[in-house]
Amino acid sequence: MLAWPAPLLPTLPGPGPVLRLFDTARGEVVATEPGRVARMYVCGITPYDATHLGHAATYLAFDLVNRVWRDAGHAVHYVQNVTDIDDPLLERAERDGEDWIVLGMRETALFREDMTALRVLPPEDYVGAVAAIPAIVARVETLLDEGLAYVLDDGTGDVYHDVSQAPGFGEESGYDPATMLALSAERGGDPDRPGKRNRLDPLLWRGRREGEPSWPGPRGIDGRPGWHIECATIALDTIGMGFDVQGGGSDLVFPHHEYSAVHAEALAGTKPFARAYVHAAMIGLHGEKMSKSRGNLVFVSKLRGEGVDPMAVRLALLSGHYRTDRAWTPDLLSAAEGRLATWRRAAALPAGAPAAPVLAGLRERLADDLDSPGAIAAVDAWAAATLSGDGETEEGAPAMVADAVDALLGVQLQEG
Ligand code: 5CA
Ligand code: ZN
Repeated sequence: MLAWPAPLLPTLPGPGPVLRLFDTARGEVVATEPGRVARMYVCGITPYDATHLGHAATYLAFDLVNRVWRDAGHAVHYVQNVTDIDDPLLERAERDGEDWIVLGMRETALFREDMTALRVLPPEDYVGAVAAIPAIVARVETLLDEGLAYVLDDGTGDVYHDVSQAPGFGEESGYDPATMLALSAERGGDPDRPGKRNRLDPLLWRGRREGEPSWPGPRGIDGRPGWHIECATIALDTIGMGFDVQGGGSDLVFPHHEYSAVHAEALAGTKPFARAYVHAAMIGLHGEKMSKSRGNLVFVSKLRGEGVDPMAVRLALLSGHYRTDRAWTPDLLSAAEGRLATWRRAAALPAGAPAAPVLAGLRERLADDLDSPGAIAAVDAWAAATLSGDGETEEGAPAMVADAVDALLGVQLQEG
């Protein structure tokens, strides 16, 4: 699939520090250790509705990962999927009497526009589930051949992964079986379905149902792919095993990232799928997680339509730490608008407070598990000193700070 156009990325003097991130599997902040090319897979949208601020916050967190790695001198191979076939897409299309393909294409196009407006660096590979179906089928076939998967004996043609044969099962989330069972039931799993070998076995392939789209599948069974094998396959076919960061929102810790890892590790016969599993906390509205099923959504495109500067949206979402569940409020946006105006006033001056400490502060804060509030505070202090006119001033400092803010926080201060 086509991704979206890349924003300009200023090059900053000298390399930035090593990025440390909280890894869900190890339960602590660890140094990332990418090779020359850092490899990252971030779970993409299910395009049945517009991008809300929760999605945007998650993609902004991983955009910071991308930016900090690039600043440290790495190339980044970033992969993102689009779940352009799945139950919610078909349900929404059915509800609205719309073609599911048209719905998916329209919402994906809107997502691209939102990401472009928010100056998110695009993935190198942007892969739709439908396009990946032949590759997914081949993977499911392999798991069946190796006796690690089975076709349910009830005539549906549904195929499951036998997790009792997956030694790494549970290592990504660290959850015990009772927690996994509860979350499985809550998040689309089917622990009570008769005929499964283990209650926690995940669906790899769903046999054709009347009225649903289907494709030729493993063992000649027409149907459509399960969700977790989609991301396992796309990651394996683009960046391979042992990549640096698997990313997504915290609602993906279990079951999605657990099963993607288990599928891939079973296929590859090696561990780990990802060297770090990184999760962004949830954005809420009116006391509840912002989610399409709850309908309590604020859309990026709606704000853009109202004339809100996307850079203020970006700044508002980055003003909280990515691992803190937090609420979207109108005050958050107006504070960001005020801050953006202040930063822009300071950045437009020919001279200002010295730039080097701001660059060092931004780098140091972001490398420490993406402390964006700390990074923002460093720029606030610089803007205040610059606008006050007190203290040491340096010719050209505002332009240098604007470059640093653009490259590291992705916030454009000067007209492009
Ligand atoms: N297509 C799958 C991933 S393969 C999916 O989860 N799609 S999604 O459209 O439901 O979510 C897209 C991304 O936004 C996921 O990483 C998800 O964890 C994240 N997300 C969803 N809701 C929120 C929220 N309220 N706050 C923060 N992130 C969220
Ligand atoms: Zn995914």
